[in-house]
Amino acid sequence: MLGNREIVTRFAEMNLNVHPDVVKYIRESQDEALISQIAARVPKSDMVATLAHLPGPKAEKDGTRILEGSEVEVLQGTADFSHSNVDFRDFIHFFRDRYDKLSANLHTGGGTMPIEALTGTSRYRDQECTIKGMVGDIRNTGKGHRMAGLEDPTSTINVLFNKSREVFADAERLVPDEVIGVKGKLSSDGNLFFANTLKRPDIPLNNAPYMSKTPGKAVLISDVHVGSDTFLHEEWERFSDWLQDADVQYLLIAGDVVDGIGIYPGQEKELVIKNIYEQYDAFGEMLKKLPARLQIVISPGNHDAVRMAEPQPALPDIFTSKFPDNVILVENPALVSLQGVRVLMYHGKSFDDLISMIPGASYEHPEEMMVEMLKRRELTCTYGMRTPIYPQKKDRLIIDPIPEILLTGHVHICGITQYRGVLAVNTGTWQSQTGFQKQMNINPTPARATVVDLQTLIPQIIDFSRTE
Ligand code: D5M
Ligand code: FE
Ligand code: ZN
Repeated sequence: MLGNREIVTRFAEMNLNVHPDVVKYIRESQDEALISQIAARVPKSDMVATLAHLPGPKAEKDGTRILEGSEVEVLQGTADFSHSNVDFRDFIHFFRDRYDKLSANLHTGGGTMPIEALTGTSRYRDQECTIKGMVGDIRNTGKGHRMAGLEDPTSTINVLFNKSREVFADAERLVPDEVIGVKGKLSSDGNLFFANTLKRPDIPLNNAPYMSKTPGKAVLISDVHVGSDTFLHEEWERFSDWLQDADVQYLLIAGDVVDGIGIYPGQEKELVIKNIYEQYDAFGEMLKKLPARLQIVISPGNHDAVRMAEPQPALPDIFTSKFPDNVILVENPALVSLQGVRVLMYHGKSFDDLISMIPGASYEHPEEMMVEMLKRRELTCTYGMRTPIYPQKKDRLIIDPIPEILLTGHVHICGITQYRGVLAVNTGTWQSQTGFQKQMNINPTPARATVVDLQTLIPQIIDFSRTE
């Protein structure tokens, strides 16, 4: 029996302190090998072993889970978390990285000025010019105009979007921490910028998606919620049977594979499997019944047993020992290439933020919120609402490069659209309506899988909710 004291001592012998969360984790798993595995992942410059040093999935280390001959490549989403101790000062770099990358994508037609250069002299007053920056606080003025703080690396300024101008419609959809460019004029006192047009990084109009040269099909799903009393066994069985001889080579699952434990108050009453390991084991058994030739890629969601803050690490080995070998575990988000067709997988927690900020956004149409993500080139744009972001020096929630397919989940409602060559797919769930969703008036569209032909990028929704 590994106790707290022994765990701490073992780390001390290797000249390391150990975070209490790690001690708890090792104690609960009673896996002695974890001690040296974790210690080996702490960089020499660090003194403390933290959860960030937990060993990741096998794919990260040796790629054993990528099937031989399979044309899958994880382009983003197998980061090694061992270097990333929590340091909130990293957010300064994070937002600077976001500004640098996204502002480079903003084609404002030249003549962009640093805010400081604009406001520092009286030269530019009443003269049309362009500035770029990250949106700070947004408010409505007494007269019903919209005002947003805009910050670039040199300075900040308040930007006014007049309600009687065309630009106002764009300004109504502003969200904090997005990067925009505005063309307009400085006020005569130099304190305010009157915007005439607003530009977002966006997807270029001439974006031409890559299509596979050889035949191939991918099935896209999310939100299986194994362990919940509303998980749809029969529908899943039908899906599983159908897969046996279906012409598909890849299965992508964008998070919430299990229902988890303690995710919301009173959840235990709605669980048929109340142990997190058993939930993953049950899911592993389901995966084993799928054809072994299928290459499966799994990223986590907010119900999964990894930290909530994004990017979420891939599911660790201790939960996935029952998963078959054809599974690749990736982070949330992750960019995965299937025969050269790039799929950006993101669970979609930030929909909960977008819905409250973007006029007209609704859970019934997740695909419209996906377009808003693409326009901003950010999966999780706003910091400090309901989607936690992990402090890091680089913004890994940026949509770059432009994927052929954006796959999300979380909303439990099927919605598909095409935006400037990007196929946006939110397929739904394998869980019927929960009590909570009933209260929220969310009507799920369960038991649907989307098949995408990688040679044409044409999607097809297959409904497993009814027997024929
Ligand atoms: O999310 C399932 C659905 O429930 C999805 O439509 C979002 C919605 N949801 C989830 N959490 C909340 C909160 N806290 N408020 C409002 N709506 C929410 P899932 O992640 O599967 O629980
Ligand atoms: Fe879910
Ligand atoms: Zn979710």
